[in-house]
Amino acid sequence: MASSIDPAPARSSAHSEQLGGQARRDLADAPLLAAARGATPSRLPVWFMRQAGRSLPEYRSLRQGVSMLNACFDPALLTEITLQPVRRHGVDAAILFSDIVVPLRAAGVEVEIASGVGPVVSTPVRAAGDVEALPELHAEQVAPVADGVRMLVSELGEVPLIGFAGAPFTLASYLIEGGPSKNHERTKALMHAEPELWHRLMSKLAAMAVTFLRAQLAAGADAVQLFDSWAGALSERDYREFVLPHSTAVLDGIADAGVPRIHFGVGTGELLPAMRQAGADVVGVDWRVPLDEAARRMSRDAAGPPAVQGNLDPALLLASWEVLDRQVRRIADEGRAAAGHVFNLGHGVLPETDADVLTRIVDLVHELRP
Ligand code: 1CP
Repeated sequence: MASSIDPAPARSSAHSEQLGGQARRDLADAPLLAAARGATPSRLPVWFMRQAGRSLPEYRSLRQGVSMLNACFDPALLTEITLQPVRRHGVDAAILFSDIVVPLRAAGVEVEIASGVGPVVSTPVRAAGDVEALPELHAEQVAPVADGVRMLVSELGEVPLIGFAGAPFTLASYLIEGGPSKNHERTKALMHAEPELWHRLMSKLAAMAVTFLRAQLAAGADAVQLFDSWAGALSERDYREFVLPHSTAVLDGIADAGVPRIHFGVGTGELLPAMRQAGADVVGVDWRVPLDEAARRMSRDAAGPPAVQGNLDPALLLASWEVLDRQVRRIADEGRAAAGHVFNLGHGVLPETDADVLTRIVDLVHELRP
């Protein structure tokens, strides 16, 4: 079933740029897409968050002398980096090599990715004027990313490409804190002390995420993942009041593309039903809650139970093969309790991981019954 998407964001008439949407590839039988729909895939699909990155020597050599963000705006380079783990491991999906701060940078926000630290924002967003000054993202500002997506879908054959964006809360945390944060204290303080300002900021970030995702979808991405990595810092009550409406706006804003939407966070055991309600087809689960329990927590959803993804603790990639073999089989068993199962880690690959271990996991997952 080929479908196409109008690249103009649904939520704002101000975004009228046309990227020239192209017909999506017909990959209905790809294991990832079948599992995401709740159909039985031909094999258990597996990919790894942060598969394109520092665990690969070929990645480290390509990145020599190129800053992270420059790499993200170079279509040929981002294409090659995205393909590296697909070639090496035989995973069932490619994840676009980019970063959650790419749309901010594209729109003109001064943000860098500091080596060994992560995103750093030179002027944090903390007052009404800062929120007003936050620019809107226009699709042509992420044209190099869309060019990379077009190159990728022409090279990937039968392997689906997952596009992605950072969810409004996780982006808001980087903007308000000015960089990575353990406690998200300024973010939580602003949310509660100035709820109107908070919602204005979150609406702007949601619109940006929709524009970024629609640009990737118009260029041919086959699925998307919304990364709300730090949402687990919130209570369910705060998540529902301050975050859920905005993540829902992002996922609703791309619903017409008809592609699987994966919604991921860390430490979100208490938030799984709410994250499902935001509109996800597949809900990401970290290592704290087993997949059968995650499926149980979401089983009463009005839209029916979702597919699940995740659960292998990335720290265990450094353990012996005996340990990993047991964990992989356990997760495959527990995943069968869900409407669909995409094998993945509970969070991203750690840089010190031996890449050969990832290949061995892919081979084992592919031997197991879906
Ligand atoms: O120079 C480098 O290699 C820097 C390391 C790096 C890489 C490889 C960063 C900086 N970003 C990325 C790529 C990246 N970022 C991908 C690539 C695709 C893949 O998965 O293979 C993706 C999906 C992201 C998304 C991202 N960036 C998230 C969400 C996913 C997650 O891990 O939770 C987050 C939170 C970021 C921010 C970020 N960017 C980089 C770092 C080190 C961080 C985290 C910093 C922190 O702890 O707050």
